[in-house]
Parts: sequence; structure tokens; C-alpha cells
Amino acid sequence: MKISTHFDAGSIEVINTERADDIQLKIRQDSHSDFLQWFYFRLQGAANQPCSMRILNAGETSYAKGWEDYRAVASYDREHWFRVSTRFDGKEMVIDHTPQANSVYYAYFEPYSHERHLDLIGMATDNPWCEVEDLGCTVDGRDFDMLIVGDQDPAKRKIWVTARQHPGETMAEWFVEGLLERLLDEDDAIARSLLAKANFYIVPNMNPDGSVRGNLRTNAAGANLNREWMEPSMDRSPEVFLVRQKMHQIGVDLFLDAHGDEALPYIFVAGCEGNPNYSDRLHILEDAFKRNLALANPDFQDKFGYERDKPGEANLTLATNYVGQHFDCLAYTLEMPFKDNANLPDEEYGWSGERSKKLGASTLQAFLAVIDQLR
Ligand code: GEM
Ligand code: ZN
Repeated sequence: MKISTHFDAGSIEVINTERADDIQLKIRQDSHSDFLQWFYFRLQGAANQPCSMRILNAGETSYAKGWEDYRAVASYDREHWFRVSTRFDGKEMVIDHTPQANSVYYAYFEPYSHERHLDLIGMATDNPWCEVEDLGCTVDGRDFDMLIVGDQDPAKRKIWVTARQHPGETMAEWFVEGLLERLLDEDDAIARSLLAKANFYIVPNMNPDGSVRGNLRTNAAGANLNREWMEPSMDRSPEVFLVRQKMHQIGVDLFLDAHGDEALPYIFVAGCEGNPNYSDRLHILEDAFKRNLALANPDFQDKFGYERDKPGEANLTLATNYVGQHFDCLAYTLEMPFKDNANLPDEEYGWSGERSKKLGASTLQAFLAVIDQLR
């Protein structure tokens, strides 16, 4: 029996693989920080053997509550992912599965590979409505791409979407794939109506290095990018520095930052209610956006989510708060679950890449609903 991780986003520490019913593993820290949560590994040689994969340090991970009512995902072909039986006693998490083949993969959530990221950029390059802008390089020297969709008429509204500041939150890039596919669909009336009024500036992956390294939360310099927005630096957080610089050149009328949440089994948003400049105008815009997103996609809800920030107490190092404050615009963090939507559970798949894509496509309807009230 063999467990390996030498592939894009692969990450686990192997402790003992002598017995299929007592495979002992540990989740590894992010490459340059002490966050630990993401796992993704391949098991070979255990076909038709009841396997129990014990994650010995699950109780010590960054978000241990994320393992309550959580089920790991598995795949034979790395295309089709399904949930498998998983149990957590507060200390260890055990994945119980009898593989039907001698090669199977297990992960925290459906991975989104760097090759798929490059294919997404390629698909966009092919489309006459889309331009690929090279923003520069990441810490590890990877290309850092932004997609511009629209005719770039400066009179139009500017809608920005970023995703995967936290690289292990792969649902965020699935979300962008779904949003982009619909936005570039010339037969889609929502997309065409939006592009008549707005240009889009989309960064499908804010953290390519952390993604490939199998990090949950940080980049290749150990930075949590969603705490770098007040004082980004080209050494520690070039990904934020370059996007923020571009925002100040172009302007922002609406901002959405896509994330995943480890513990809450819901889809929700977190806004700028704690910002010094928060106003009735922004509150009304936030309500209209949420109301229309829920109509467009019942997976979204507004009852469960993060505690609201108190007036004036927002942490402006977060993307949403920084952008909402500095551009006086509607700005939201959108959260999708690593677990499932408890309001609309799917026994076989839980929350998935496909449902993230559908939500991304639906979000265009909420954008269209507020586009005329943004300023
Ligand atoms: C979160 S954003 C947290 C926002 N909280 C409130 N109350 N507005 C982060 O960066 O910690 C996004 C995420 O990691 O999913
Ligand atoms: Zn996040």
C-alpha cells in the first residue's frame, strides 16, 4: 500500500501504512506559516480493502470545528469527486472507505489545479469580449493574470471579482469559472445586459503559489493575503500589491471576494458594516444584492453567517473592507462551505465544484439587479 502527494496541491504527512484498517496520517502546515487544514493525497494498492485513514492531528488544525459533520471528498479519476464516510471525535478524524480501485484520491475539497487555472485563462483568451492582462509575478515567479471582460468604455461601471486569496478554498475558483462561462456566453441575456453597462475585472486565483503548494491560507512568503490590503508589499504580498495598484488606476464600483468557510454549512456574505464610511446607501445596496442573489440561487441565504462588525470596528486589512472603504462601493466577501449547504443538502456530493459554478453564474443576476444603483 502506498500514499503519495507529489502532485499539484498534494499534501499529507504519512505516519504509518502497515495496515489498511489503521492508516495513520497527519495534516501538514502551510509551506511558510503555521496554518494547517488542507489535505490531498493518493492511496494505491488497497482495492476492495476496508480502509480507515486516521488523521491523528485533526483536533490541532486551524479550524477544528471544520471537521464536525464534515465528510472528505474522494475521486478515482480526479474529475468526479464524491463524499466518503468521515468521523471526528474532537482529536482524530477518520476517513472510512473501501476503494474499488488500486488508485484513489482523497482531499479536503474538490481541487482546482493550476493546469485547470491556465485552461480557464486560455478559454478567456479565446473569447473576443475578454482580454488577459499580465499583472506581474507571484512570490514564486508564477504568472499572475487578470481577465478584463467588456469593451473597457471608461463610462461604464467597474465590477471586480477576486478569488482564492486563501488557496485551499478551491470552491472560490470553481465559482469564478461558472461566473465567467456565463459572462462570456453571447446567448445569455443577463450577461449581455450587464456588459452593456459594466466592465469586469476578474482575478480567478489570487494565490497560485499557495494553491500548488497545497496551502490552506497563505502564499509562498507565509502571508495571509486577506490581511495584507492596508500595506501590501512586493516582497511579502505582491499578489495584493499588484491588484490593489490596478484597482486604484481603474476604479471600483462593485467588489466581490470569493472564499470558503470551514465550519458553517451555508452560503453567505460578509459586508462592510464596520467601515468608517458605511452608509444607508451601502446598506440599501447590500440588501438589494442579497435579496436578488437569493432569488437567483436558493443555495444562498442571509440568516446564518459571520457576526456583523460593530460600527467603525472593521479590520481594513481585509480586501472587502479595504475596497469598500477606499472606493465607497458595494463590497462583499462571499463564503461557500467546505461541508454542504445544510438548507439543501446533497448526500452524495455535499457542496461541490459544480454547485460553486452554478452560484457564480447566478451572481450575475444579482449584479444586474443593482448595477443602476451603484452610484
Ligand atoms: C474571512 S473574512 C472575515 C470577515 N469577517 C467579518 N466579520 N466581516 C477571513 O479572511 O478571515 C474570509 C475567509 O477566510 O473565508
Ligand atoms: Zn478565505
